[in-house]
Amino acid sequence: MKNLNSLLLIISIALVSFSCKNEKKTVKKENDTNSTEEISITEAEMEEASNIYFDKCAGCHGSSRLGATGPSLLPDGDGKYAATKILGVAGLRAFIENGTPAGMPEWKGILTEEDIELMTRFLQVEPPIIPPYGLEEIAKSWNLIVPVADRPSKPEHSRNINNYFGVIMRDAGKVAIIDGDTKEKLVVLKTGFAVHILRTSASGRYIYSVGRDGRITMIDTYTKTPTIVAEVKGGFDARSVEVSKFKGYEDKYLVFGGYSPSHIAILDAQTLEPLSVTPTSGNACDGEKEFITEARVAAIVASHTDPVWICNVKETGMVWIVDYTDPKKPGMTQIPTARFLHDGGFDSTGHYFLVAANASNKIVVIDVPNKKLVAIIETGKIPHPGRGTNIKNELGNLWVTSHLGENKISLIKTSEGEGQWSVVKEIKASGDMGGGALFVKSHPKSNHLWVDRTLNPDAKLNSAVDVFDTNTLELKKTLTAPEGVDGRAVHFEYNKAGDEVWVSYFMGEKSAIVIYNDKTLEVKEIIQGDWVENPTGKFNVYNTTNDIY
Ligand code: DHE
Repeated sequence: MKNLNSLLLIISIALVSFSCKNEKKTVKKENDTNSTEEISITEAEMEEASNIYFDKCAGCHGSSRLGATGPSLLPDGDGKYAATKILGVAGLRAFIENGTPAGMPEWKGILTEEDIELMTRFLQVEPPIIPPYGLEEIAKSWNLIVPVADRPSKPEHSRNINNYFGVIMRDAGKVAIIDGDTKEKLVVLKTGFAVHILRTSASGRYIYSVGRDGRITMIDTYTKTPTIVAEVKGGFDARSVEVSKFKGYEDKYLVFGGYSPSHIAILDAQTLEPLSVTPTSGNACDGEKEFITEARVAAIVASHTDPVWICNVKETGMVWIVDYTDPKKPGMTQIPTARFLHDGGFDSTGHYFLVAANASNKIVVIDVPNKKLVAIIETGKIPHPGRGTNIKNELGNLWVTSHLGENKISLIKTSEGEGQWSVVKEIKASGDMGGGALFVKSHPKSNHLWVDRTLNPDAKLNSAVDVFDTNTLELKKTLTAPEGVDGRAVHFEYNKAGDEVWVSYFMGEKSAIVIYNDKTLEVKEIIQGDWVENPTGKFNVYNTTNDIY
């Protein structure tokens, strides 16, 4: 509960730039003919509810409550989903408290009683209006803290930057930089609210974070202690950031993917000065001629073989190949695929990109150099691969995805020959009790495949990780939280050598980063301390730069 309280505190101070009208809003309860009661909400409550909504609900229901993977939540409905006014306080409370079989979690016990009551009113009034936020607004938020000329030209230390780890302390809005060789914490930097992912520049020198508040923070690893050298706010709500990695463009440009507003922004990767903004609203992929305004940008990867980024537009199901050779007028090729695009990564050759279309239970395969769709593969209920992972055995080269909606790990053959671009094997994680898996990981030098069950409701499963033998595909061991550690196990990262695996424990009372020896599967080290607050994603500089997963 301590962590939840601190999370809510952070939420309440988080900057949500949605505009709220000054007056008290009211709406009549239309479903209850016996009642003349009106729903009312004050400006302060509206702001508080927006913060809760933004953190807990917008990911599925959309920033403007227009619906996404979850239904719309509009007072008068949208013709497809019921009006929230009709559901009323009791109906909305039932959904919030109990969740739904379609995948909405139970919020009772996570949200306080007061929060639930507030949300039942908030959802019955018109959503707050999202103000315009384009190039001009991004430029206004830009803060170049250390100009390029004032930065060191070579490292001021003799540490091995390639084995640095950036670790997200989600609820604290901080990023810790840890020396992977010595396991020393070098610094904990205040970045953005609920930082979501980190990516590294092509040279490995800079680490960039992006938060749910849309803030990008740039960290220089050449200084004695890693330092923040620039910051900018690319939008109100975001999940992705990436840099240019093609030869000749190393460390030159950065791309930001906005959830709200839905846009792709290109910035100078040395300074974070914004260069261009392209809205991603557009027609959906399936030929229904449906125009989607809130078309959020999900996963982005940078090609190593071409000067392009692959940007995945969630609600439209369009994969955009963005050519950054002219960053002020980027070239855009849009490939219709399937909905809703979420997370993904490269196959072992870096030629193909595989991404989950989670609402369609499919994995989409893109041939990056040829900018074309290769396959759309049915896998299982709500695939969630993270960046996925690549393993190799007698079946060929395989790219692996886990699933949120069922206990299934699907292995897709990526090498040429019979079965290419199909699921050639399915395996199950331990304890046949639903899905909840978020991430999988292996390494070219390892014979192990690691799988978490973070969102499984069973505490025994969500606090453990399964390790499979990549050759036999048999479950080798289920690792439970070591003594003195609790919470949910989430996300994996290997060290540069490929012989250690780092696992986060969050949402419990005893957060930790647990480091396992990948050969023996024994605990090698546990990183804990006041500064380890709900760690989530971990990013090794070498592996992130070179897309080793
Ligand atoms: Fe994530 C990756 C979106 C919830 C931890 N998450 C991603 C990506 C997207 C995304 C689009 C891919 C980025 C890329 O590769 O460019 N995540 C979302 C959501 O919309 C969602 C479902 C709800 C929300 O409101 O944010 C969501 N994510 C979570 C969590 O609850 C997690 C477990 C903890 C947290 O941060 O709150 C979480 N997501 C992560 C991590 C990655 C990620 C650690 C990076 C994986 C990697 O290895 O690259």
